[in-house]
Amino acid sequence: MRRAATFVVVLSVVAAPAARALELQRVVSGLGAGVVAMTHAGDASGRLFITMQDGRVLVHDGTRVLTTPFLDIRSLVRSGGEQGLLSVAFQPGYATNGRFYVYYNRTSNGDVVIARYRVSANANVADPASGEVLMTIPHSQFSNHNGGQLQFGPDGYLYAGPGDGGGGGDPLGSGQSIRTWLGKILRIDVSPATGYAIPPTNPYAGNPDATVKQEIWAYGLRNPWRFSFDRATGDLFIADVGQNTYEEVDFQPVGSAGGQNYGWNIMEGAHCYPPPGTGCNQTGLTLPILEYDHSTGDCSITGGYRYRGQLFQSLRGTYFYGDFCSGRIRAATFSGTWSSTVALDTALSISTFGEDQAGEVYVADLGGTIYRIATNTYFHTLPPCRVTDTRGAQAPALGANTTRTFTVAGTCGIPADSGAIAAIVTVVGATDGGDLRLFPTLTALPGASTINFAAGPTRANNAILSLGDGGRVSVRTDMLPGSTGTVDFLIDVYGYFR
Ligand SMILES: [Ca+2]
Repeated sequence: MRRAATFVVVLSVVAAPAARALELQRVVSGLGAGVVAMTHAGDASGRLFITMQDGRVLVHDGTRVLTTPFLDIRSLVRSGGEQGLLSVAFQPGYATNGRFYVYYNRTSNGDVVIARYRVSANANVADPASGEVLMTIPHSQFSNHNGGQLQFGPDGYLYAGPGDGGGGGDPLGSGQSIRTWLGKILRIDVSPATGYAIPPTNPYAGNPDATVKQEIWAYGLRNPWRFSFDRATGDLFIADVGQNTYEEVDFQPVGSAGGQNYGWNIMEGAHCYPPPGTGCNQTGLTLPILEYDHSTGDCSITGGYRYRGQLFQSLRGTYFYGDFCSGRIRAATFSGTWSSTVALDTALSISTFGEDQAGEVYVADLGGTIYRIATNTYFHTLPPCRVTDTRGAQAPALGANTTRTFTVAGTCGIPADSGAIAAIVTVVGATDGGDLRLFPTLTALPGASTINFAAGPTRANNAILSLGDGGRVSVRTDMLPGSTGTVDFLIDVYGYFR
């Protein structure tokens, strides 16, 4: 909060166009303790699925949290500390196959279970009797370091990230052993009707040594509580919780053959372990792309997502992650190498980040509140300027029942990362009546028109136009039924939001 206060002071002194700051928009509150994961089903329903540590999955329908849980397996889940129901992942094609996966500690002894469930005839309620245990990962010796993330990769395989089995310093020797599922990123093929298969391209697939775990995709991890795939590139970001001193983000480029050794417990972050390091053999280790230390109140990394949403142009490509203890949200960007800054210093106990189907990113406080990651936005006036005129250089006129796209950012003083423009949309020379719908490129066609027109007369509307991918606006022309008419239009801008 100290940083936010400082920022406000700077703003009041410097009246120039403000740099934008990260802002959290509250989406849901009052969920009670134990929000540990958020995701979507990939079914275009707009729902956010909220995993509660106690064993419930709740549905946020875009407006509110439904009273009846989507899934309630509290009787199966040992919850508390680092244990519980820790994440949910929906299988690609969920809208037709209805299959999803859960990761939890089981009641009897804390072992980690990965199980498959199916939705019921009610889209907002799963069938609790459909549970099929796919993997049981021994984890009874210590209650900590369960990992807990499930994600489907761009290859359609299910990835899971168990921790090293707990204790401190990896007493079980899990990280560097390929004979345990602990301390790994695992990859399995869940496409069979029952059970699962080993992907033939897993690094140890078909290994003749029966003690080698063929589910292993990458190893040398301590507690990869949260990992995620970049939906645009397929790259994998693994946030591995540190032991005493360093928190780290590990990276795996899309198309990797797997088999990376991310170093634990030879190294903690980019440093030999245990400290004080007098050197260690780093041969074959993949070091983190980002790390931070515990010297200023940080203590446990919570991995997030690379922002690929539509609402906040300036955030695109930024990887957001946080720290559970300090509440800091960090923003990392790539420019030859990865670098990171503290984007927001919050009072949250950051338990998880999540992504909806549109790519918007959410962050949760363990205590029961979910926020959307956003930017504050200001309106900036511009001298009147014409950005689009289909009578001139951007001819021809729009035809009936077609969609055209116009780039408006980068012209007339509109910055490339503007989120929206204030404009006057003018229709001229319509040969028949109809309407124009202007909408952000690569988003869904809106139901309402921006401007309706009749043949002949000039019509103008004042509008706020959101900009989509590449600072573009798309225009859909709908002339009266049966018409093959054309229409010209102009966009005159007088300000933008950024
Ligand atoms: Ca490491």
